[in-house]
This record gives sequence, C-alpha cells and structure tokens, in this order.
Amino acid sequence: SSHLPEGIERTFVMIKPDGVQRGLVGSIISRFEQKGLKLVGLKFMHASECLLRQHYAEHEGRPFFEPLVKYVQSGPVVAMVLEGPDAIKVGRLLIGTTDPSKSPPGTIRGDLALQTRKNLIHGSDSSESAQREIELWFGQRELVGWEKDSDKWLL
Ligand code: RTP
Ligand code: MG
Repeated sequence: SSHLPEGIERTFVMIKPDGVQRGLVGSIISRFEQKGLKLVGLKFMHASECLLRQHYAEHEGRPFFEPLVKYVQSGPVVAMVLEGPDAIKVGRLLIGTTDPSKSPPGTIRGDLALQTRKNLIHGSDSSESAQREIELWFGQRELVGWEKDSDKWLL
C-alpha cells in the first residue's frame, strides 16, 4: 500500500490445499518468518469458486484454468499477507519456479513439491497483482500493521 515506508512492500501468499493436506502449513510459514518477512494478515479458509475465478482471472481461457480453480477449491487454504523490503520479489524467490521439477533445492517448491499441478503455494508476481490480490482476499481490518522488534537486527 502507499502508506508503507520507502522500499517496503506487501505481497499476497496462499498455501494451496495440497500444502494443508500434507501438513506443511507450519514449515512453509516458517520459511517466510525465518527470512524476516513480517506477517500482517493470516487466515484459514475454504475459498469460493467465485473468489478463485477472480484471483486467477489472468489465466481465464487457458487449458489449465478450470483444473486450477478446481484444485485450489478442493480443500481449505491458508491466505497471508507478508511485508518487508522487496517482499514481492523475495517471496517469489523463496517459492521458486512454477514447475517444481525445475525449481532449485532451497526453494519451497524445489524442496517440497514435484509437479506444476500441485505446486503447494501461490505468491503475487508484481506490485499490481499484490495490490489486487490483497484487496481481493483481505478486508482492510484484517490487515494488522505492527512493529517487529527484531527488525532492528535485520533492517
Ligand atoms: P502462482 O500464481 O500460483 O504463484 O504460480 P506461478 O505464478 O508460478 O504460475 P502462473 O503462471 O501464475 O500459474 C498459476 C498456477 O496455475 C497452475 N498452472 N498450471 N501448464 C500448466 O498446467 C499450468 N501452468 C500453471 C499452477 O498451479 C500455477 O501455480
Ligand atoms: Mg502467478
């Protein structure tokens, strides 16, 4: 959002149903926490088809669109907003490439997933997407700005 300090961004991250089913929620959130990104929004929910169609609107018409919406709607997800320096790019780097079989070890997809169809996690890919997705998934009052004391050792 525009009220953030210079260089500080917010990004939208979602753990998809395979991550929840496989019991990876804690370890995935942990990676972002350990990197130093700050949680400012977090919720567990079953996303509606309507929400997911909006979320993935850019892919409408592609052959993988319908299976994708079905997959992400197949169970509960964890939606979050993470804040920090360059958070959008850093978030994508931690997540890795779309196809987990090509994502290097050390990335979430590279370490924990095998195939594009079940690639565990979503992260915003630009500041425009981040803003759109955060507004789509979270109400303003669900986002909590706070001072993280350990930031003085990090930033
Ligand atoms: P995401 O949006 O979920 O963070 O993933 P991404 O940017 O790495 O990939 P994107 O191109 O935005 O695609 C969104 C999701 O659609 C599924 N997908 N399937 N060829 C395929 O079968 C295919 N391509 C994409 C994946 O679940 C991907 O994360
Ligand atoms: Mg994407």
